[in-house]
Amino acid sequence: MGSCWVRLILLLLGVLVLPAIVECRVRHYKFNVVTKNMTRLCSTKPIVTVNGKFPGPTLYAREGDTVLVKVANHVKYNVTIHWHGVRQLRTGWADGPAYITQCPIQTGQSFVYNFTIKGQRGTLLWHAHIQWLRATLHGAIVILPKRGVPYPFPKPNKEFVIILAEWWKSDTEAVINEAMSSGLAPNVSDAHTINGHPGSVSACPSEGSYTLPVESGKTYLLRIVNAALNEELFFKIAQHNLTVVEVDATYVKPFQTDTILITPGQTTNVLVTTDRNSGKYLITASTFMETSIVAIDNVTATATVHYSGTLASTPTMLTKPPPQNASSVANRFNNALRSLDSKKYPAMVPKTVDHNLFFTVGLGVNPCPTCTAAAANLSRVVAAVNNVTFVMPNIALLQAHFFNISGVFTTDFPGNPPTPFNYTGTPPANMQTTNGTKVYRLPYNATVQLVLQDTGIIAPETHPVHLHGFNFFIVGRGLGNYNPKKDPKKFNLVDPVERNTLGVPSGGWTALRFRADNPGVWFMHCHLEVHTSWGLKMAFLVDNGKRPSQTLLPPPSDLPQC
Ligand SMILES: *[C@@H]1O[C@H](CO)[C@@H](O)[C@H](O)[C@H]1NC(C)=O
Ligand SMILES: *[C@@H]1O[C@H](CO)[C@@H](O)[C@H](O)[C@H]1NC(C)=O
Ligand SMILES: *[C@@H]1O[C@H](CO)[C@@H](O)[C@H](O)[C@H]1NC(C)=O
Ligand SMILES: *[C@@H]1O[C@H](CO)[C@@H](O)[C@H](O)[C@H]1NC(C)=O
Ligand SMILES: *[C@@H]1O[C@H](CO)[C@@H](O)[C@H](O)[C@H]1NC(C)=O
Ligand SMILES: *[C@@H]1O[C@H](CO)[C@@H](O)[C@H](O)[C@H]1NC(C)=O
Ligand SMILES: *[C@@H]1O[C@H](CO)[C@@H](O)[C@H](O)[C@H]1NC(C)=O
Ligand SMILES: *[C@@H]1O[C@H](CO)[C@@H](O)[C@H](O)[C@H]1NC(C)=O
Ligand SMILES: *[C@@H]1O[C@H](CO)[C@@H](O)[C@H](O)[C@H]1NC(C)=O
Ligand SMILES: *[C@@H]1O[C@H](CO)[C@@H](O)[C@H](O)[C@H]1NC(C)=O
Ligand SMILES: *[C@@H]1O[C@H](CO)[C@@H](O)[C@H](O)[C@H]1NC(C)=O
Ligand SMILES: *[C@@H]1O[C@H](CO)[C@@H](O)[C@H](O)[C@H]1NC(C)=O
Ligand SMILES: [Cu+2]
Repeated sequence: MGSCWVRLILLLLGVLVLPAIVECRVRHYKFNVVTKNMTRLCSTKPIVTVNGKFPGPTLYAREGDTVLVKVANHVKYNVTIHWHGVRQLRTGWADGPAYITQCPIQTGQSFVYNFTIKGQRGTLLWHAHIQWLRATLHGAIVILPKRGVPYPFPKPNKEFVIILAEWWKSDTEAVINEAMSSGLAPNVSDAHTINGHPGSVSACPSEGSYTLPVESGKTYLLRIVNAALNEELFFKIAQHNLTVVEVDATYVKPFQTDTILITPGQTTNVLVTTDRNSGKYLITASTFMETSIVAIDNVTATATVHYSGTLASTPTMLTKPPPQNASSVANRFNNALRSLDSKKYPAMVPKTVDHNLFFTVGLGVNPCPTCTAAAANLSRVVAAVNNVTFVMPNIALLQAHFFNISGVFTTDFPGNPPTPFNYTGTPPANMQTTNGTKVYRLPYNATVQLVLQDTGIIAPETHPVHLHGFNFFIVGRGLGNYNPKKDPKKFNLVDPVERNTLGVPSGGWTALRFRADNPGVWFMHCHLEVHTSWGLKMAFLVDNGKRPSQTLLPPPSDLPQC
């Protein structure tokens, strides 16, 4: 933040500085990736952190700022960092998914992520994008509106960042490596956390919890982030309603609710009015999972809203989290989301469609001669999009694309399922998938409608699918099989919510639209890390446009090499 401070000090000293350079336009951050011992759940273990913090530091910027983050790797693992939801217009090199836009930053190396935040304001998150390191390598990104531009809702008295995550007693790299070699589902985490703390849980009743200090009669903005690897979460505060004002750094029409649903990769800003005189009120972050056959961390994390002046001995007012399978609560929340769609923040929904795509998302089972565990039975669980289980390349797709290196990927990703079947009925007896490093190619500025359909293979499940490089509009969603004749008639093309991560409902579908106005290679994957590891991922390759301003920039000179 050096240059900003220099300017601020010059300003304070009364030195005449041109107004244009008074605004802090370049934000410098240093992310040292280091191992740090942490005590949680009554035991101590080393975890991989940024600057020794869990959760990691919050990155602050204003809309329009350029952000320079020097990431230095001092741990034994390869590392990359993704700026989840930052559009990275023409700067795909700074996006971060390993082997998609860059090779990893290896031990002892560093890389400067250089990107400018254009046309976005709100809360996003950063996280590692390689293996399962994001379990502990994550933090919030707070993008303030341009100086002098107000929020389109009452100005809060104070803001808090609330990061939901998991705590693992095991080393998460060992967990995913073990699962990939056994072919079985990976272990689950041991507790959830709210700003790094699980609160008292049966595994460790003395475990501490996060406290949110408030005063009576004020309005607070909570910037809530779900950084968990594998669980969608419900979030509640006892006796306090939440007014949702923004999701994934886009403003929404405000609405009140007592519970929000937030999937891994999503962010939600809510206003809370402290309309009690005093007291302590429980906050809960609890698991949402409709299917009972999938093993999951079902331990609820707790924290406390603490009014000033409340005695330490005052009992905490409790709240009951929704049942784990409360799909009605989840659907009510998702269906209430609408773009703000004001004059200043219009919903730019593509009204015509150039590429009409239909992708199935779900699991599969493939032969695995080395998977000898009794339960694995010489097979492995995989996941796929349109029956393609994505195979990670050995060099980044974006490099292969920019430098015309052949043999790394093919452009034959299918736009429709190769064999249509009753996706939400009895699954096909043959649950095998095909595999490959396939991308779907789009011309610059093409409009895309993409229907994501969950399959019931092994089990129907919700999939929080994340698209890099774009926001999309969620124009429709429903249960059962998507009906291409009837369902489009019900699409909302006026004020659908705009996001970067959506939950495909269990045994249902979601339709989204976006404009391919960002050249590069853009990953799309389930944000449940277990499904990503199993292959529920693909990429879009968006060609350059005609003008220089529609062209991918050349790679930075310090881009890591494989
Ligand atoms: C972290 O804990 C381990 C034991 O789990 C110990 O060997 C190591 O010295 C500790 N490291 C630091 C930096 O405290
Ligand atoms: C960041 O990228 C811009 C181009 O987008 C370039 O002009 C600038 O020099 C870069 N800054 C650094 C420190 O690399
Ligand atoms: C996963 O859980 C099993 C059963 O509790 C345990 O034996 C195994 O060591 C765990 N794996 C890792 C990597 O912690
Ligand atoms: C919360 O909002 C709902 C719906 O607007 C309302 O029915 C309820 O009374 C509110 N509860 C509190 C504690 O304000
Ligand atoms: C949570 O999961 C464990 C292990 O699957 C199970 O034994 C327990 O009953 C579950 N608890 C709740 C509250 O569902
Ligand atoms: C949720 O699970 C409970 C038992 O665990 C069951 O009685 C109930 O019917 C389920 N609800 C839904 C909506 O599936
Ligand atoms: C293992 O797979 C074989 C062949 O696919 C099948 O005949 C057998 O029933 C399976 N065994 C178990 C325990 O699933
Ligand atoms: C698909 O399966 C569901 C559930 O078994 C069934 O209700 C539905 O009729 C089937 N649809 C078609 C087109 O066969
Ligand atoms: C998926 O691909 C595999 C391998 O080619 C094939 O056996 C299977 O029938 C396909 N399944 C579907 C649903 O297309
Ligand atoms: C891809 O599929 C082929 C043919 O089934 C198989 O031999 C190969 O091992 C698979 N590769 C990966 C990385 O799963
Ligand atoms: C993109 O396409 C739209 C029509 O869908 C057109 O109005 C617009 O001018 C195009 N933009 C660019 C930059 O080509
Ligand atoms: C780190 O990445 C490099 C480049 O892709 C690769 O050669 C190396 O095996 C990786 N190291 C580890 C520990 O995964
Ligand atoms: Cu998934």
